[in-house]
Amino acid sequence: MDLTLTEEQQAFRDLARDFLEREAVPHRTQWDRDEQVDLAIIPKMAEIGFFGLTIPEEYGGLGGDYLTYVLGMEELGRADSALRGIVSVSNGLFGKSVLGFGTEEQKQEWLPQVAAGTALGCFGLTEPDTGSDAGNLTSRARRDGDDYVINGQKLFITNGTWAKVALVFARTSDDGPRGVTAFLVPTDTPGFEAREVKGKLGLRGQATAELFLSDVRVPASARLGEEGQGFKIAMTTLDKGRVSVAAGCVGLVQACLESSVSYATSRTQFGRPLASFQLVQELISDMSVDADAARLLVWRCADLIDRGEPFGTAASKAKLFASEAAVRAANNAIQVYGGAGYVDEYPAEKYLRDARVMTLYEGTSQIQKLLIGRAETGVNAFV
Ligand code: COS
Repeated sequence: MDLTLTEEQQAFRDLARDFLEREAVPHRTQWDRDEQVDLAIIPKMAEIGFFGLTIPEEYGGLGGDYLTYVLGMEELGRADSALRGIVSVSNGLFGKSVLGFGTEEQKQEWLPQVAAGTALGCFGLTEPDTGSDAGNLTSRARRDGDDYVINGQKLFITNGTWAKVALVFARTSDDGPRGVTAFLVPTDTPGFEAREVKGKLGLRGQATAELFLSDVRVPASARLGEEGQGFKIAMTTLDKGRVSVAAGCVGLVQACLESSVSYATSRTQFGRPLASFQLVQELISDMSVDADAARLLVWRCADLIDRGEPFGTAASKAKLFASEAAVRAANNAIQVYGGAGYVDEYPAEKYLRDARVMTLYEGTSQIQKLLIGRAETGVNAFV
């Protein structure tokens, strides 16, 4: 499926695909087994522009439009969802928060490093006891003269052990979501510790961490936005993050489709190619429809963002549909491969393991349904 892309958008997509086919696809199984991508790929990805896709040129980025960004995320999702996560969090959740809410000094300090891939950022919102209910997070930041002192714990933080800087959301007052404030915390600040979460089902190549903040002292100039603005910063950024996850899921569905077609047309059973069996065609046909539908939902979000229109509900729809479609497609890909799909000689089992988290993070499918339901009915069912 192709809507009209500009020459620049097509050129970036082709460049991204070519790079990832060479530098990522041949290694992804080993990275998955090792539970770590080869970090030497980070500067190479930065050279292509992945880490600066939506960062303006004046801060070292490509300054591209949002459609170009989602094309990049789709290609990353098609090649390796672990890589997509690393980029989405550093350029996306971290970079977009700084770009949208930072002072000029904060932008100058962090965005060029993020765009160059010399610094990874992470996004410290989720806590052990507050996942979906982010507005009730319990980490605390206490004002002390010209500083803030932060205490708390964060969980499931992508890039946590690799990041040079963490965007940490902490409570400065007891006023629910309105009492949350955001801080840019260099990860070498005394009292900051990141520990790797091991044993994940999927996304094994990317670092996922638990963060511990014990009397972490930062100057007031490290505060992002105003006191009490943190929850809005998180939600505004997550709206875009959900588009990014959805775009990665489009890539995953596309990868399931392409690999299933390749296997079904080359493997024979009962003297015929697998692809000649009607029920195999049904599995492939479902993937094809899901890929097109998910991509259109994602491109609609990118178009709304590029035109400066509201896109939150469209983002929830894209994230809900694309993440569920990714799980469906990966499950069906294993069915096409049969027993071969259950071992990592083929990519289908990794697709399923990587897809599974997409319906959980950056807002579960249930949260997306409640956001869509609230937008449709005007009734808040969160309370
Ligand atoms: N953009 C901008 N502002 C937003 C917003 C958005 N998308 N969503 C909410 N806000 C604002 C509201 O306007 C409100 O502002 P006021 O105080 O000025 O009225 C404030 O934030 C509180 O909003 P709300 O009452 O909707 O907050 P809730 O606590 O009810 O939020 C949900 C509920 C479930 C929507 C929210 O907690 C959420 O999205 N949870 C999922 C978190 C998540 O995705 N976690 C994954 C982390 S990254 S892996």
